[in-house]
Amino acid sequence: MIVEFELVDDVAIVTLNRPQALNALSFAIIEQIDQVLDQVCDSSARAVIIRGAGERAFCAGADIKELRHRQQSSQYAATRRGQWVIDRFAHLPMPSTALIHGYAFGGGLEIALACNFRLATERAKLGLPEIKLGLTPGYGGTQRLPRIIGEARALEMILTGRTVDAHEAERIGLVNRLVTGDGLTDAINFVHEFSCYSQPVLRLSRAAVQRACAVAIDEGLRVEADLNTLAFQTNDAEEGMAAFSEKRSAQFTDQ
Ligand code: CO8
Repeated sequence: MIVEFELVDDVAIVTLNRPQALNALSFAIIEQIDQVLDQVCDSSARAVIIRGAGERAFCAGADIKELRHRQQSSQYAATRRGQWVIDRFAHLPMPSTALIHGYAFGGGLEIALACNFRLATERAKLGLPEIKLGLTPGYGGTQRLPRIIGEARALEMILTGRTVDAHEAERIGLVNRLVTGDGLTDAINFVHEFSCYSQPVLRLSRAAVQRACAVAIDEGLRVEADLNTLAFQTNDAEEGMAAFSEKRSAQFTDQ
């Protein structure tokens, strides 16, 4: 398998391991990601980190060598299939974090954009260079990038295809935080900041925030009230509030 999965304590680490091609996404790798995410969902993981193997790249995008001379119908089907698989990072049962070390270009950045969080090392270089290939982004970039950094900045990145370094990425909100070294230790510490909390309540919080970018505010506020009411029904809400009153740490049970 090129896509590897290991559980480190309660964190699933998914690694794209094709460093000789800068972890470029062949169609076979897209299918392997789908399979590995099934394993992650079946595991005891409370958070997922996706990274690329090697020093040079998180992922340099779709495998350009596979993209040429394709029928329109098979191209459309492959794009929709890739979008569907990559969209899974946004909706896994546990929060997802992309650890970007080196290049995150094209489909690679699009995986990171689908994750709930993005961390970048000093060596990160992010971009949607499809325009230079005569292409548009196709694995979610035109839809997710403007939602994350705003329309004008997203258009600039997509129309110029230019590369954004780690510091600019942090400044414009493209990544949440910068991390040191290869980033893995910092990334694990980062996910431990939330993985201790109630998983169902984390899911409700993510669902509410994700709806904020998709619906008008009056509908969003109704969604928030519904999900907040659901959170109150959990044992973990009772435990969290009891622990506060009793001046002790909460012992959440994911119920
Ligand atoms: N696809 C295939 N192979 C790649 C890719 C890629 N995206 N990127 C790098 N490689 C390979 C190179 O061909 C090279 O292999 P080899 O040694 O066999 O020739 C090896 O990785 C190392 O790469 P370079 O020699 O090019 O390394 P450099 O340090 O000179 O350059 C770059 C690094 C700048 C990252 C350069 O490799 C590059 O520009 N890569 C392409 C980046 C790119 O354009 N990405 C966007 C791809 S399109 C896309 O992602 C669209 C997504 C939606 C598609 C929907 C499809 C259904």
